[in-house]
Amino acid sequence: MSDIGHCSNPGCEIASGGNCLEGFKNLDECPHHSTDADPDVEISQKTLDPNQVEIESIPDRTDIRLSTDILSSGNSLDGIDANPLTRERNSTLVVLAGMVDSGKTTVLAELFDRFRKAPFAGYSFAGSQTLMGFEQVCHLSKAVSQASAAGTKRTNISEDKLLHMDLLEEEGGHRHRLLMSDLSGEKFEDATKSSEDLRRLPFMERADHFVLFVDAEVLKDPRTRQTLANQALVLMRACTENKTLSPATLVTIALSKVDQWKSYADDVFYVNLMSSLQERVDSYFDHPANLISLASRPEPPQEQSGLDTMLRLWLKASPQCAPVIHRPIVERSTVSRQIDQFAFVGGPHSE
Ligand SMILES: Nc1nc2c(ncn2[C@@H]2O[C@H](COP(=O)(O)OP(=O)(O)OP(=O)(O)O)[C@@H](O)[C@H]2O)c(=O)[nH]1
Ligand SMILES: [Mg+2]
Repeated sequence: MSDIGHCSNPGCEIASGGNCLEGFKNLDECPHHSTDADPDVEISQKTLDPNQVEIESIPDRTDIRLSTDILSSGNSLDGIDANPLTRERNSTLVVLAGMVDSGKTTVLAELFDRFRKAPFAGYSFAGSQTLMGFEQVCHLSKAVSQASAAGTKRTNISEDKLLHMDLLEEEGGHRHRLLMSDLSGEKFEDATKSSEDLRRLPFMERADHFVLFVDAEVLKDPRTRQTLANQALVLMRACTENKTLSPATLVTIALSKVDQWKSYADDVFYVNLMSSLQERVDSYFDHPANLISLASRPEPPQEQSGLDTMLRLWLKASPQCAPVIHRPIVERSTVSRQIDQFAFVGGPHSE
């Protein structure tokens, strides 16, 4: 047996002398790594030894490897793919909303990057079924892409994507399951113009958190601010009048790219817009809106702000201790393909 231990992350080659899939140099920091012997290897060795067939001694692996671990491709998920994750554990679904280029995908990339390096905001990374999906949103930020500046690719309008992350509370040890949307801003822009497109926005009814990104760079410019303000107000009004979101959803208004507009707090246009949005939230939702100033990838590079506050907000009311209540992302009645019906079958909590 190798001294290097083993890794529970499928695809990691650390046990066979390769590199840590998560990129940790110090293996003690990797949440998937263990110095114990690999139970898979133990099982096969015992089973192959004809003198030593000890069926009773094979450990119960149901708590170690869940059905979703085996089937996961690591890509981002659609609503149906994500259903098994919501069945296993109470999950917090966050919808990141906002116009094109407002910084939604960058938040996902930067969060993943922070957890890749170290624990963040009082939480440590405890696994993801969408590592490939995260790698894709991070790709342009990395030197390997040879991009001249960090950036993200515009999210494709035809894809309804969710990214998954389990996080472990450093104090208290609770495990949280986060599902975050990566939707194109074009979808939200279309939703401000047509109620048909509003109804087509995915994940909305199930959203625990709805984060409306308002781009500070656009809002500070007198030539573009009025259009953005109209879009934000129309979207919020449409979501409430059409009951697209549940009143129980927690709403955050995130002034993104705030590094580009340091003096926003003194600006009357900004103050009026925020109070109109807050009024709209107060009139429909159970809770008032949270306001956050966000600089997830400041330019020129400097310290990030707001990302930790936003993450804590999402997880504060997360139902990690309660019994698992399966709240599917997509309802069974809306699924027509036979193959997709399997997402609703099996497990102790299947309907
Ligand atoms: N200055 C600054 N730029 C940012 C910040 N966050 C994101 N950006 C930049 O804004 C641009 C758009 O960011 P994205 O995250 O791709 O925007 P998006 O909302 O996902 O856009 P769509 O997918 O088209 O809807 C990128 O070039 C980012 O690098 C920030 O905090 N400060
Ligand atoms: Mg995007």
